Amino acid sequence: VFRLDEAAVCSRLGVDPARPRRADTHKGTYGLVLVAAGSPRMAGAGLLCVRAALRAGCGLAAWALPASLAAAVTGRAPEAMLAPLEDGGRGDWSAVAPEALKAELAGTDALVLGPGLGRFAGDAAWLRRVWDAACGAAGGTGAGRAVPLVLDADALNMLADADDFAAWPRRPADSPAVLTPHPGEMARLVRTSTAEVQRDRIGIARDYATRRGVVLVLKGAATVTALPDGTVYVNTTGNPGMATGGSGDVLAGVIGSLLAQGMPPGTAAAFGVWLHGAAGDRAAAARPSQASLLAGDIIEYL
Ligand code: NPW
Ligand code: AMP
Ligand code: MG
Repeated sequence: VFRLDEAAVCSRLGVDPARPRRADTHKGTYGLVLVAAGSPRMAGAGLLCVRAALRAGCGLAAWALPASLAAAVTGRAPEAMLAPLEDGGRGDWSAVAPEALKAELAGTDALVLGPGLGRFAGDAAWLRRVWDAACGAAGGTGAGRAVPLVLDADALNMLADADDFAAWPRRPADSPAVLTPHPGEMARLVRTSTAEVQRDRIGIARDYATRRGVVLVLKGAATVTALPDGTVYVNTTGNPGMATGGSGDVLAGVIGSLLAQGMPPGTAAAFGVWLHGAAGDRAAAARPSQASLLAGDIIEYL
């Protein structure tokens, strides 16, 4: 178990948060992240996630969303591209074919799936087909390669409802999926209560990460990041001002952005958590109170 403060970020993770960019680079150098997020009641989750991804430094970000929702958000994040997916006029994800999302995966460097996505009938099977595609399974992305992957929010709730996750295709050893549950989502994944999760945060996160071969980020004060090899980082940044709607959607975008820039998943997760908390601390210091912090403020301080 390692305490992740700025010194550990630089030495253990080998990341220099203030590293300048090389002069001879361009947006293609820094990767394309695809954010599949948002639904009619939670369009803001997608907006926060895609804006956070751009602020965290990826070269390009695209927001995949139900086509009927696209008109409502056009112009809200002008730097992001939109990938409107055929939705039969419903505005939500229930009629979006997994193949439509798969088609958008070609050429992307990371996929963030879940913030504000909502739930719909058959969504666990839907998630499985997207998972297969992101694993680079046959008939998947077309590129036959694994796409670095962050699952958050409703994608985690779908996963919790899938009875056979243990039997899903394994991802390459150097590209484990990153899962970012808050304690309530973690409790659903392991079918226990939030209180039980909070009683043994490190043990539950490490057990899940090692058994399932994923990077597990258990959020909340002192966020725990557990790697498939059993390494655990306990974060030291962040504050209760971040207990506000949309903070987690921002984190998912940050981690996806770091993945798209080529960081290994364990590093992207642990560093992304540290960075998100550090930005939250700077944002809170700039406000009259922690209570007035908004998730969007965290983005401004990345
Ligand atoms: P309890 O009550 O303590 O047992 P949900 P959600 C627990 C989207 N959003 N420590 C706690 O459980 C998201 O992306 C959209 C301890 C709590 O009642 C999702 O798609 C926004 N417990 C969707 O909404 C802004 C903790 O979990 C329960 C905990 C639903 O996500 C908001 C709530 O979890 C939101 O991001 C902690 N630190 N944190 C938008 N603007 O579009 C959570 N819990 O039921 O999964 O609801 O997290 O709001
Ligand atoms: P979510 O519940 O998905 O919106 O995620 C909330 C985000 O805010 C996570 O990154 C949490 O770690 C962070 N957060 C929430 N409450 C606190 C707290 N008391 N201290 C530090 N970070 C927090
Ligand atoms: Mg969340």
